[in-house]
Amino acid sequence: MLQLYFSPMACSLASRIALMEAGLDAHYHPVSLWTKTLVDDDSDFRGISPKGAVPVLVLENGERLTESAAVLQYIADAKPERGLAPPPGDVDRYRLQEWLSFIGTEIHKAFLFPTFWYKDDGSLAKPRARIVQTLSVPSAHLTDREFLVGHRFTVADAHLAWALLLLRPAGVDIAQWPSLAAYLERMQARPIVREAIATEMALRKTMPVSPA
Ligand SMILES: N[C@@H](CCC(=O)N[C@@H](CS)C(=O)NCC(=O)O)C(=O)O
Repeated sequence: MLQLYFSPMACSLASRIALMEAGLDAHYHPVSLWTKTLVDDDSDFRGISPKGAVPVLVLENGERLTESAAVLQYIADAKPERGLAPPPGDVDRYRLQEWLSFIGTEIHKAFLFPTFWYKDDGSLAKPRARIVQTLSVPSAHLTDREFLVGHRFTVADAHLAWALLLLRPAGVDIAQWPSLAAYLERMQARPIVREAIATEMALRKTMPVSPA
């Protein structure tokens, strides 16, 4: 069985959503990112991944895969019939990678990560100004589209839904981009997305975590 190392409401939420949307069973290991320990036995998470970051997906053969973009595509390809990623070779597959990369770098690492991990000593003013420009890109893209890529839910939507969810606690009100607010509502109306969020919100109350 696949195994996912995750932290509640961290970016690994997208991998949980992808696993559930794919209909794949997995064993979920909670990680405390502040202490870099596994919640279940207090052991060192860096022994699982030297990066000390979630998600980590343990494959059936025991190999460990990190980086959301890779993990999400692996999950999608494990159940191609679910259509969670366009097939390799299709130009939309590169669109999917384009979005995964944009979300992971321009939204997550450029804004969410520093906002949640660093004290705001004034150095966050530029990322805070830049995120407004950054978000105008998916906002314009989603004005007349239901999903990021093609006409169905893909793992890129799981990734963006997570990022948008964290914007409010990061102090950004997405109501200023009506297409993003409507998109997040649509994503949260999906039963699996709702269930994944409810599971992690409940866990979050019981453990010390960092969201991004
Ligand atoms: N590039 C990685 C970033 C992963 C990442 O930063 N995860 C955060 C949680 S959202 C984390 O575990 N941070 C702990 C740390 O970097 O020390 C990805 O896209 O998966």
